[in-house]
Order: sequence, then C-alpha cells, then structure tokens
Amino acid sequence: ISSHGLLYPHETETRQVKSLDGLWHFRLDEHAVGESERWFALPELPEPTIFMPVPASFNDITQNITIHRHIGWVWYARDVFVPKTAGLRWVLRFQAAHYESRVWVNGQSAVNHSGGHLPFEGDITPFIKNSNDVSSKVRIVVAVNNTLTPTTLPPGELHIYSSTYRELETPFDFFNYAGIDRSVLLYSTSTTYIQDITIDTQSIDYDAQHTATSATLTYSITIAGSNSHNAVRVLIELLDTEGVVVANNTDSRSVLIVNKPNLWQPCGMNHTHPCTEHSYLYTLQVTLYNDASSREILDIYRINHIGIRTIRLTDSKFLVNERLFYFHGANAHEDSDIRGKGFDNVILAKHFNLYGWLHGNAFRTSHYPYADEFYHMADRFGIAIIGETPAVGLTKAHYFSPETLAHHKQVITEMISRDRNHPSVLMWSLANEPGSGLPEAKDYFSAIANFTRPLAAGRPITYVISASHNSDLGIQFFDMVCINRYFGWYSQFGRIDQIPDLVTQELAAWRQRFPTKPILMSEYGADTVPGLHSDPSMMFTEEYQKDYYLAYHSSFDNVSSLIHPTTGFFVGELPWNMFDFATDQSTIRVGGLNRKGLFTRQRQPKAAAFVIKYRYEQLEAVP
Ligand code: BDP
Repeated sequence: ISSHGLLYPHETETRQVKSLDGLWHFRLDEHAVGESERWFALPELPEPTIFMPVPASFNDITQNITIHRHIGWVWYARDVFVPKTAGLRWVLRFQAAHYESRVWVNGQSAVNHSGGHLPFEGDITPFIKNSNDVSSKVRIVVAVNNTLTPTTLPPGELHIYSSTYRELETPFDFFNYAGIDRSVLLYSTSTTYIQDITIDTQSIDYDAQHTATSATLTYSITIAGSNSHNAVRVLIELLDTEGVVVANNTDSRSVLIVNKPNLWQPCGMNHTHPCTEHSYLYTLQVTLYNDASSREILDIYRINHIGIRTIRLTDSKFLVNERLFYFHGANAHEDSDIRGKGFDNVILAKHFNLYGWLHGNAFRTSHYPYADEFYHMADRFGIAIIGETPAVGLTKAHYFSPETLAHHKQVITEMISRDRNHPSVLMWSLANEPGSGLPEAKDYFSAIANFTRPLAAGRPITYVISASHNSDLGIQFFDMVCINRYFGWYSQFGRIDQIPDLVTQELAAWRQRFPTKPILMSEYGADTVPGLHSDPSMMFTEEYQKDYYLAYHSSFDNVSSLIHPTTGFFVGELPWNMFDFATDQSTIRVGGLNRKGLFTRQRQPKAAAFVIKYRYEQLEAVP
C-alpha cells in the first residue's frame, strides 16, 4: 500500500468509475481452509454460499446467529466485465473492509490490507487476460478476517474455550461489525496519471476590518506511471463556484495566490443554519499534458472541496480564520439497523440533516476514520470534523508494543493522506481513552506525537482522555486536552445534583496542570430507553438524560471561552452519542445497544435532543 493519498475515485474526462456494489457470493470459512484449498482460483466459491450485499457488514443481514457472531475468515466473490484496457490502467479499490483483507483477481494475488477503516487499492491491469476485445471478464475473490489481536487497531483478544465456544474480547463497547462494509469501485486512469495532490490553505492576509485580502495556497502534485519521468506538463487551476479560474500555475509544486478569497467557515460562528453559504468551496483542477508543447491531455483530476481557511490554537482558544470557534455537536458511530457499519447514502444524508436540525457544528469520527463521503458532506455543510484513528481501547500495558506502534504510524499516515485536503477536518485525534496512566504510555505517545506533527497538515493533534488529571502521562506531548467524563452515570449513580461541581472541579484541575492547552469535553452522556419516564428523574429515563445535560451545561457556561472570551479556556462540548448504537450483549446493554443516543438507532429524537437543540440555537446566537 502506498503512502500516497489514494485520491478519491472521481469520474472525469479521462477517468471512468464502475461501481461493484451489489450482491456478491459469500460464505463463512469456519475452519480457515479457504486459502489452502485455493478457493480464490475456483470458478465458484464452494457451497454453501449466500448472496451478501456490498457494502454492508455481514453480521445482521441473515437470521443466522452463527453469521452474526462469526469470528474469522469470510469469503466474497463476483465476476465483472472490465472495459478495454489498451492505454489504460484499471484499479480495483476498496473503500474499506474490516479487518484483514486479501484480494485475488483471476486467481492471482492482487492486494492485501490490514486495518478496517481506510481505503486500499491495486492496479489489476496485469491480471486482465487480453486487451483487444471490447471487454474481458474478470473474477474477483476477497477473503476478510475480523479477528482482532493485541497488535491490531483496535486491539482485541480471542479466547477459545472449546471447539464450539470462542469469544473475541474487545476493549471497546461498539459491536465488531465486519465484512466489505464500504463500496468497491473499479476505476481507470491513463498509464501516466495524477497520483496524489496535497493542498494547504493555512495562509490568509486580512485588512483592518478582518476581511481576507489574499490567500496563499501551497500545493504539490505527484505524477506516476509509465511516462512520469518524461517531459509531461501540468496545469493547476483554481475555479470558483461560477467555474471562473481565479489562480493558476504550471509547476508541480508551488503556490496559488487568491485575491479577495471567499473563506470556508464552519457553522456556529454567529451564522444561522444551514451554513452552506458560509462554507465556500473552490475546485482545484489538475490537467496533465503529454509533453511541454502538446495539447494532448493524459489525465484530468478535480478536487471540488477546496476550502480556504486557517486554524490556530492559542493557550485557551481554538481559532478558525482567526475567529473564536466553539465545537458543539455530538459524537457518532458508523452504525445503523441491518447494515451494521455498512456505508449507505440514506444514513449519510440523514446524519447531516439531523446535525442541521440540532444546530450542531461538529463531530468526532469516534472511534475510526469514517467513509470519505462523510468528509465531503461536512465540507459542504460547514460541519467541523475531529478525525480519529481506530486506536480505541489501548488499555493494557502489552498493547503498547513496537508492533502496535508501527501499525499505529501506518494508520496515521493513511488517514492523514486520505483526509488532509478536507477543510472540515480541524483536528486529529490519535487515540480514544488509552491507558495513558500506564508507564508504557509515556514513550508511546511521545513517539506518536513526534511522528504525527510533521504530517499533521496544519491541524492540532490530540488524543481523548479517560485517565485522571494527575495520572495521564501522554497529553503533555499534544496540543489540546479532550476529556471524557461520566459523572452521574458511571459514578454518582442517580446524583444529577453532584454533576455541576464535579465537572467544574475537573475542568479546573486540568487547566491548572496544562495552563496553555485549551480544553474540550469530548464525551459525556447517559443511557436512555426511549419512552421510559419518571419524575423526579431516574437513570435510564428520558427526563434523566435531559437533567444530566442541563447539569453539564451549567458548568460549561462557567468556563466557556464563548461566554467568557477573555478568560475562558473551554472550547467545546460533544455529547456521547448522537445515535444509539450496537454493542456486544451484556448486562448493561439493553437489547444489545448503547442507548446514550440523543436519537434512537432509527434516528428519532429522544426528549434530550430538544434540550440540546435549544442550547445550540442559543450558542449560535452568541455574538
Ligand atoms: C466511553 C467510550 C465510548 C463508550 C462510552 C460508554 O469512549 O466508546 O461507548 O464510554 O460506555 O468510555 O457509553
């Protein structure tokens, strides 16, 4: 897998994209014999097979409990016709598959990938039999294994109690959904092609009225393929929303100067929803010509989500375009009925419509990078993203191994290369709730911070903390303090009255230890069964969830940088969670769900959603 950005497969004049989504043949490989029996080379997968939709997690598609809880290899297969290959390169691209993937094309190994939440691809042109016919039939076979180990991210431990009783212990609560859970695409490029584009918009000049007078965009274009060392020529153009070229250049690494730029702003900076009009997006068009003099076009690629904006942290504030930004939204999961973690445009659109309804302006991709489409929508809707790696549950000393560190670095590289050109991404979160009080955590997180900082593309870096202010050893190496606290839920059961003082003391303690790092409350919430009521409020009722949030809000307003711009150090609030989501079955998860959603898993509001909506409307009105 290259460390290049794996440009999103957009269709252009020179690139075709073919969706391979649909029903694939599927079967379990309960005895892990598929590879030794060479299932990848057979004309059909051995029976019993069933039809499995792609993209989808396989777990909840059937009525079969064995498939629901399967741990190990599963196989997918389908045939596809690849159009003529002469002069083209055909790339098979998986937007993600969980966790370990092996892909064969016409019986030959084409690409392998480890890690569940980022795309991978392989050039399959060499495996296609002939290039003279109109098209040729190609067989694609994929084996995917969802077993997690102490060196995967997230980690896990497989316990084998007997031949019929195996269990995967996971140090996180969301269900370990698996399979080909994002789209599969086949796309073509010319044999000499644009491989990667990076663009950095971190430099804006303002006049005395704080109007942007000019912006300097630093970019770099990577060309690859058969002719890449010859005298190819590139033309880089920045187009406004009317399609007018506002800047251009012909160097593959240089700058574009934009006069009087329209800026990209996230919602909630004294704007009303929808904020689309404040989140201006330019299009970057890169054209590759055959040689210095010819007009023959080899490749064209466009990024249609270039937002010009800056990010800067002071000791107490998060500034976007040099103006105060306050995160207010809710965390989420890629999770829905039947699909599991399967990508679905219906769920995607509803996600953003509900953030609009709530007047939310941010979410963290807890606890792994989401499908690309979430970032495209966030750019357009002006929603800020905290992009998180899948390093959730690094809670035990032996998880901080050199193998995990190496894989963690690989995942960070893949995530940042994929997401760095999205203006909506305002920060990188490199882990969730690690055992950061363990002695091993100190060197581990120092190494992660040192590794990430030069790659961070102008974003602050952080990880999300559950350790106490006096035990955490790692956040000293990072830019911001993000804490998860469940007062009145996982402690002080039923005692809403205790929450305000505990939250205020907690924030003050962190501020005292790190007086130069802004603080964000990155999780807090209470499980709520919709339709359960009581007054006075009791745990699990809709009234308790409302009271719980009101109690947290009263503390936030004492320390908020939005309410107290000169003294405040508190830069945001992200409830846990936007939606109920699936977990393993256990005594604390009624119906196999974590029920801390403001909305049910079917995306209907609980009473607390209206409390949050009212608050976020007020927050947006703060001048
Ligand atoms: C937090 C975790 C989150 C869990 C949440 C909970 O970061 O993933 O879902 O607890 O238990 O500690 O609700």
